[in-house]
Amino acid sequence: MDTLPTTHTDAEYGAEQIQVLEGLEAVRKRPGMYIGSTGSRGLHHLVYEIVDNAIDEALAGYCDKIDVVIRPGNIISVTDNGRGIPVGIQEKTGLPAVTVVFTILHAGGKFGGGGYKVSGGLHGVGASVVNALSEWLEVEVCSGGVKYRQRYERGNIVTDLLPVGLAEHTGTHVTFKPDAEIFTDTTEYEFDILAQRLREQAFLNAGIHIELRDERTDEVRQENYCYEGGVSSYVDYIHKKRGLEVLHPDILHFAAEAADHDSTVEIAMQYNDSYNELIISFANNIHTTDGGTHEDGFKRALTRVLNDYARKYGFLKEADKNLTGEDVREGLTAIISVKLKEAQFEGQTKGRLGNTPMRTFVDKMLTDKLSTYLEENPATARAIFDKALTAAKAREAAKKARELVQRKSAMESASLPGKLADCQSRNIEETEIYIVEGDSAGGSAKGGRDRRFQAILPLWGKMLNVEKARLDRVYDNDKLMPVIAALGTGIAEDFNIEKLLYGKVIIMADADVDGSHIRTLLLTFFFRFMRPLIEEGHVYLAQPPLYKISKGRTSKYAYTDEERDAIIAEIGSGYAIQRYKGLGEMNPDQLWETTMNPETRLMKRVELVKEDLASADETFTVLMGDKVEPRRIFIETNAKYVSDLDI
Ligand code: TSJ
Repeated sequence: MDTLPTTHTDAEYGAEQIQVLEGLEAVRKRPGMYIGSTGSRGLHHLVYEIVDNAIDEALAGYCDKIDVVIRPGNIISVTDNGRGIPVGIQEKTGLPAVTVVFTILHAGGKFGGGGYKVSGGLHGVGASVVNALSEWLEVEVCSGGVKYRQRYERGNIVTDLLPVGLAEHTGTHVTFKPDAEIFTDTTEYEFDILAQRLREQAFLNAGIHIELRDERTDEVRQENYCYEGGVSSYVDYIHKKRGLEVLHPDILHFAAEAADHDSTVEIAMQYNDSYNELIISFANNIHTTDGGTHEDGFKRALTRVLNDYARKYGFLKEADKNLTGEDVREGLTAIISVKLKEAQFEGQTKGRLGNTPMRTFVDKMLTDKLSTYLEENPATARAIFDKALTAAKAREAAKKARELVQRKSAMESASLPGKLADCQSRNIEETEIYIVEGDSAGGSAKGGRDRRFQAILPLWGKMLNVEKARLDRVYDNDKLMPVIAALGTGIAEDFNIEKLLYGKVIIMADADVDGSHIRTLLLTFFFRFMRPLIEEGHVYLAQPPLYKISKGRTSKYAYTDEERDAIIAEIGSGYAIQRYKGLGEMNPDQLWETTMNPETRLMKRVELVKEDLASADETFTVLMGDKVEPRRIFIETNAKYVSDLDI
């Protein structure tokens, strides 16, 4: 790696190089195999691939600053102040190492030796994939007092790696333009998506400075992330952002390295006064959305340690039952970050860590450190125990309430809600239920529907704020019970999707503040208590028009302000415009025509972005908490982010 690069003519690359090009051609043929998708997600993934390499350099101890810039034309630049990708000629290929990194598949981090390479699964497939999927890419390396540059187009070398000047510092600078031939949906970068991921990486790698700058508009937007507290700062950030009160002042922070130095674990945790559990786990900085052995070990140790402690100090008497895992995790926010060699990511989405030794490693470490912590901090121990005990009592109460409801519905065989106007079909391939707020809108919907397959359930009464409620309160709520009874599935542990009576569950609410409130409440209810309903794509939002524009005998409907303007421009002067304030203003025929007729209506399907389960959860809480501030919701509709649903 010591030799300075020599320059090459194209002919000199020879057979090896041709093979290289074939390798990258495979990436261009099937990009989805390498970056997951060619949609917005894949587009953003390109940036993560490059940044991951700079973070590896930081983890190796040679870099503490990473800049990411979005430039006009959606060109991305990533710069670090590390050692610079090696430029020396590699014996095996006869190419500079940096050229190998960008032109040979899976070459990332395999040279140099001894490096703590932490890549796995779909991720870390490397710079060559980004290169293959870029219209062009340029790399600049500063090392040994010299600045080198090389340019590629669609993965092909167009200039040799050449010295272009002197350099005072060392580092790597990569600039690329995603190829619109590959990313046919969109090449538009979203600041917030990159921001979320870069902030997360800054939390996971304490002390690294990450800067994100958007230079696409005159008003440059910039954010800097650096958290000396690492994962503890992450827990604090989540609590502050959600406006949650914490139950003890200190954030518990534990870390350990395995005896063989091959793996590390770091945990931060704190309890808050909500009823939600939020455990976010990572392996090698990759979010493990479906948990895995590290999470299992954490949960096992937590339950055991708290029960042991409670028995030892008489908080639990001999006759008392043990606290369950759910009891001890109510109101818990925890970040688990492990690093290990050869991480195995399992499951359909590769979101679960599979390495078995991790379970015992995390369990042992937490058992040891948490026990000691509780012994030394009795006030915190007491606060945590009280929370778990309240949860246990609530669980018992909910169980009783549920049994009561089951008995009740068994007795009243006609347990369907009185106001439900059911449909004739029982084939869930075609059945739909419209959940409608208010009697007048309900009346229009009943009049306008196709009764063969469309059922209408009007809601009335006071809605329960489910974000603040436990299970036992849901069961005696007069607004939610009809929904539960009508859908047929049960809720929470009793939920059974096989019993669902309608294939589409459509929330139809006004386009005003009250409407968005009811929409949010219902979505939150489904999210908390019937999550598979959302996950399996059964929940929809009806889209009633905002305006009716009439001229002479013809009328047109507009669903957005832009559409309204376009219609007006098209039909010219002499029109009348009506703004719909509520569904109740439409007569049954109009409602059918504009909102309910499957042939002509517009509907949005509600989807959770699985990868972001944590932030989806977070978003719902932010929406429903006392402090209603950020009005953003990460609901994916038709594979597109709808970031401002006006909820
Ligand atoms: F993705 C990438 F390859 F394009 C890329 C790599 C992008 C960015 C912004 C930075 C990097 C990168 C790679 N920064 N630092 C490094 N370091 C090395 O590649 C390196 C340097 C020296 C040695 C050594 O053993 O001397 C080993 C390595 C892996």
